[in-house]
Amino acid sequence: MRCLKCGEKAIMELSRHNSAFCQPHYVEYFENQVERAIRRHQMFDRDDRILVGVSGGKDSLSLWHVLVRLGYRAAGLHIHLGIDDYSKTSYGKALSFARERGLELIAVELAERYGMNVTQLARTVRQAPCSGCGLSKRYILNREAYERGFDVVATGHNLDDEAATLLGNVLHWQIGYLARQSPVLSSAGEKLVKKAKPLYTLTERETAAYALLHDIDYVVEECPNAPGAKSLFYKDVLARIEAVSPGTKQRFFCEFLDHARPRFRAGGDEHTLRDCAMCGQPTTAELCAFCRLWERAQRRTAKQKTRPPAVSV
Ligand code: Q46
Ligand code: ZN
Ligand code: ZN
Repeated sequence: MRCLKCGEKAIMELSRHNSAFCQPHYVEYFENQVERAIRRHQMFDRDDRILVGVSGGKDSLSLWHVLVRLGYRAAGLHIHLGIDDYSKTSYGKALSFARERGLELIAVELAERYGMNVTQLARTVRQAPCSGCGLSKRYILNREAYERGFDVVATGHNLDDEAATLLGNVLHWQIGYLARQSPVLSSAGEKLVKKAKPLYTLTERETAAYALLHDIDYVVEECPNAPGAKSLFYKDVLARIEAVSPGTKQRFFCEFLDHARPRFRAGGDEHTLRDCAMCGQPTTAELCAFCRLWERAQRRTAKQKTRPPAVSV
């Protein structure tokens, strides 16, 4: 297997592009893909202040790394979720990545800021951990970016993530989500910061290779709540299709963006945003989904505390 560009020994084969690259040309390919995505969707430019959501995994750390290498002004935000050892390791990886490179890392600890971690929140509101976790992460990222004056929030979602989300949205005909699924979402009002996904054309395997080539030390273990998640099942289905027909995953997502999404957008219902009565963040209801969830959690905790202790006979 030879590099498509220089004919040297290739280290990475990309069957969906019918190509292979040596180490320097693979890095060049990866960084070109990111730069092209940023320009194509006008995600941000070099004057913008970018806040990268950093979990400590390969995608978010590779994203932060590549943005800095390409000359963008990117700081990181890590949300400490309090999920056993997984969260401790993740925070450790994000922190050492930032320290080694002299980058700014903002850390928010869920339990310290809001009174409980993801595990306690899930138990209290009797919901799967991922729903409260995902909602809290999105809310905190946006709020921190807005309050600290960042222009854009960037996340490490890759092609596998986006294709799996698309498959789920199509299977359940989630029209609203289909209308909003995009590598970039421009700011809808002053308090809703622009969102960008510069890795959307690169697969998980490609970001892992990039991380490895740059000695990025990332958390390898998955979150203990991940197994059984629908998104993993969809990824597995898509991987099987891709193995038989390389390129399908990319066409599925990119052609959705070019041909199908504009139709959903045209028919999508536009909601008017107003300020949440509790936190002031943008929402379509009186209280935003985050405040509703956390208020429910706090009410339940208060009820448990006032309940008389059980008497054993
Ligand atoms: S961290 Fe949170 Fe994920 Fe863990 S609890 Fe679910 S959503 S799986 S990306
Ligand atoms: Zn080469
Ligand atoms: Zn709110």
